[in-house]
Amino acid sequence: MTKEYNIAILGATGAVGRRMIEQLEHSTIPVKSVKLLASFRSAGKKLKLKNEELTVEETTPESFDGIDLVLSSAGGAVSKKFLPEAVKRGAVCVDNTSAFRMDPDVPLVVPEVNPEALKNHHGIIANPNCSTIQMMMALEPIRRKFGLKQIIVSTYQAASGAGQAAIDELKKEAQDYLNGEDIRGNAKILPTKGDKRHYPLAFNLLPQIDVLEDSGYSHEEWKMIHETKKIMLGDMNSKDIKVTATCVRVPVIISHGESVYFEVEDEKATAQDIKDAVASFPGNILQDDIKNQLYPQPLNAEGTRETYVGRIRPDYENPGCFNMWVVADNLLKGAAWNTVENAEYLVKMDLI
Ligand code: NAP
Ligand code: 3JM
Repeated sequence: MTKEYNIAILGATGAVGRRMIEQLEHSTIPVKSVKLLASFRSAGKKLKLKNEELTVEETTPESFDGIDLVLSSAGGAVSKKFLPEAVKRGAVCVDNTSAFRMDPDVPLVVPEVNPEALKNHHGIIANPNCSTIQMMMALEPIRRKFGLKQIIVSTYQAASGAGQAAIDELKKEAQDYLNGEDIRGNAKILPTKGDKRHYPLAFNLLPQIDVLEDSGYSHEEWKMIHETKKIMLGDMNSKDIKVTATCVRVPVIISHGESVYFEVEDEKATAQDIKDAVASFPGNILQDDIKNQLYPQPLNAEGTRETYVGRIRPDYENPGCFNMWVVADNLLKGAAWNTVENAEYLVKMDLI
């Protein structure tokens, strides 16, 4: 008989959690039961899974009694508090926060890229940051065929990466701005909730995602650098690929864009070779036809699981170097889908 799983979704009412419910509905995971967990604020709220109405429960350690699989997306502090409790009770957790990503005992996995790492789990598997995931999807086929020496990335990140409150704030600012109001001074969430100052995103650009650190980099930039090294090289501090990043929040609701400049080891690689490698990788869609003005755009990626790559072109000044443009739905491939996909792989690989 096929095994069926008792599943808990932690953070079920959030921008990511709601999509985890939908992705689970359309997944291959055999489901026995689903429990929706959030804070006391949402306890009693009803959410739909397929045609069933489920009641959201407040999370306690006992919520995880009898649970086989946890899909978690309620912020780092909540993961740190509850996931060890879930593991103690025998559950396997796929965590979408940054809480455990750099723990050497926790695999950091994009299933198309490094599924073998799942075998080393001790109860927790981490989903990478949204910006890292889509960059890995575009670069891994290139790394496998031509080797990678260096990555320089600039991101154009949607408001939804900062949660439902940031989406609501951007929409309100846009309306107020169009009504002729001065929106400077009204922001309360972005660039990042816990910081001292807040700035409007509507009709603006914010070169700060997560906190700014003494190194001069934002924590989001730090995540992209070290997560890339852990996923591709198995060591968050490896020097074998040089990585640097600039992360910018843009007034888009859903889907991140990335301008990725990279240098390959094999200088004979052509732009066509790079396009062929990207296009043949499962989960990627090449949208690169400059004659027909075809290139990836956030509005078109929204609601889909794939990573879109285009504008692939050589740096004619530097042999072996290329530019490309990468777009994916940050709440799906960047979060909810990658989490559910990791869980599908765990089931397929008999690791739960
Ligand atoms: P969101 O819309 O603000 O939702 C937050 C969720 O967490 C809500 O369900 C909320 O429940 C729940 N929550 C908050 N405090 C809790 C507590 N003490 N106990 C239990 N549940 C609690 O945020 P989001 O955009 O969905 O993102 C959630 C988290 O996912 C982020 O904080 C981040 O760590 C992670 N994330 C990762 C990526 C990625 O790149 N992989 C992308 C986006 C987000 P209530 O309804 O009760 O408040
Ligand atoms: C994306 O409150 C928190 O801990 C959430 C902060 C956050 C994260 C994170 O650090 O987990 C917001 C948005 C992420 C992420 O995926 O790294």
